Amino acid sequence: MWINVISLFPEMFKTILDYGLINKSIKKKLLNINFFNPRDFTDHKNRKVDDYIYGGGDGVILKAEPLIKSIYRAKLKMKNNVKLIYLSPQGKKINISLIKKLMLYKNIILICGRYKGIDERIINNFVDEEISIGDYIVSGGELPAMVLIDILVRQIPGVLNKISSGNTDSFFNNGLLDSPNYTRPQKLKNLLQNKVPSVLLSGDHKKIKTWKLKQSLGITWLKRPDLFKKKKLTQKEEILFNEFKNSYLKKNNFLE
Ligand code: 4GN
Repeated sequence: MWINVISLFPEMFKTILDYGLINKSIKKKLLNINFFNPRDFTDHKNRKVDDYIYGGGDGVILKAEPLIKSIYRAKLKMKNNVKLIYLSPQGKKINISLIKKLMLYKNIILICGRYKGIDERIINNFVDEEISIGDYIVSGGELPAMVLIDILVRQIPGVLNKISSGNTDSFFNNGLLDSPNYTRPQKLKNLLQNKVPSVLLSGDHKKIKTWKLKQSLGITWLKRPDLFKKKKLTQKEEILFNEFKNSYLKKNNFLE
């Protein structure tokens, strides 16, 4: 996957390039990230990239010309199959199906806005899709772009060691949250909840799988009722969920 980022602050991306999965993917040549700074594409003496908004109002936006030049340069080495994305609170909110659609593109260009945004003509003439990481505003498109890059990289085949671990994350595959995980030691001193559930130590893989599914169902019901409502349960899942629910209600002294 080839990602070209248009940003006034490419240095911000150091944090994700130098660590973890993204760093590994670049070394493995599964990912290539390049930066294009609109400030390098200005005619102005003082390299001005922002300007006041027509019609008045506070603040400035990014001027069109440096962005257009950045886009042309960013597209130069990318052949077909390019998707140009503008990170914006007005965009489509990221979810699994949006990510799967984006994964069909080998070449992605991300535009990071600053100040009060960018000249609307950039959106009308160049942007294929406006994408949002959620209903809130941060001070630039860089952090949202990094979030999107991280999400996409995890989907590239060969990036996660175990192919399955990208799929057993919360949300993927079955629309349920992950079941609780424990590691050594088996008992923690001075804690009220100090034990690992015994089934996980039993070595009985079938039993463990069933326990995990039941926990996933129950935890999704408790923590994310909105997701749980959307999920169609199989007969087996229905039974497991009812077991979870009944023992949960009993434990918490609820009467049905
Ligand atoms: C995207 C950009 C939030 C998102 C952003 C988001 C920069 N904040 N929810 N900040 O994905 C107005 C124009 C804010 C630039 C933009």
